Amino acid sequence: MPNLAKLAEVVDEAARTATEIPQLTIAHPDLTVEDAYAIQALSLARRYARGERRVGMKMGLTSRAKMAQVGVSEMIWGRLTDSMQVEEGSVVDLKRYVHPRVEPEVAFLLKAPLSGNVTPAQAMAAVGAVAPALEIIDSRYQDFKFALPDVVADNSSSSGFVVGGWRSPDVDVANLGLVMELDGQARQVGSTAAILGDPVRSLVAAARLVAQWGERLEAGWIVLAGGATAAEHLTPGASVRLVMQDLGSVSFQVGK
Ligand code: 0L1
Ligand code: MG
Repeated sequence: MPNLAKLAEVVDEAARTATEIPQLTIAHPDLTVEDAYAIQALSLARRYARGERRVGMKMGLTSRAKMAQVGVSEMIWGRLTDSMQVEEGSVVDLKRYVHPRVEPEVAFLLKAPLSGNVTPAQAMAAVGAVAPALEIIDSRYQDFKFALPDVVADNSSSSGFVVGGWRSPDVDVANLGLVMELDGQARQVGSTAAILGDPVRSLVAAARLVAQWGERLEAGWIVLAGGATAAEHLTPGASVRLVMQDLGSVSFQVGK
């Protein structure tokens, strides 16, 4: 039986110091997905002990484009803390990351708790606002390669996120066109429909998945629904902007 607390320390230190590590499943081929979620929880406990605060949850691999890009075909989730949030329009320091990528997402801001089996209508009744968002993902594993238990243990590659202006939840997010630009050039074009056919389904799944771990999504939390397209590498000095139909835009700058 692997020492889960020790592995939590390994992934947490890798994230804290932006250092590449080998996949955990090389030394521990029997690591299960359940072990991996336990490692994730233990590694986040270390962050909370350092003063970070939980602010939400991210859903991962909720689109075919993302699954194909990383060769994993199951939805996963991770925990978001305040230290991962990047102010819209600000400059991010690449030294904080190992090999960061960016992807376009939809963010939900909850006004009421949500947990367990809920319908899309019940999920939306708990949503206070929606926004376009950019997620900065950063696998700590060498060459951005991993098996399912590796990525789950590594907090599902959570490392940063930028949220645009909040809009009324009356905006139907099911099928919004989007363009993600790097330095003013369209690099990914798609639709929010790529996220499980409708990002609200991702919120429904989020409520179900956290309940399996005895948690609930809390009022005030942000839920990222998952990447709508493949992710793009972040390069020094790049300007990143997402423009989403009916929701406006969100942007940030990469430091040189
Ligand atoms: O959709 C996601 O946010 C995926 C996270 C895990 C896989 C990756 O790092 O691309
Ligand atoms: Mg994502």
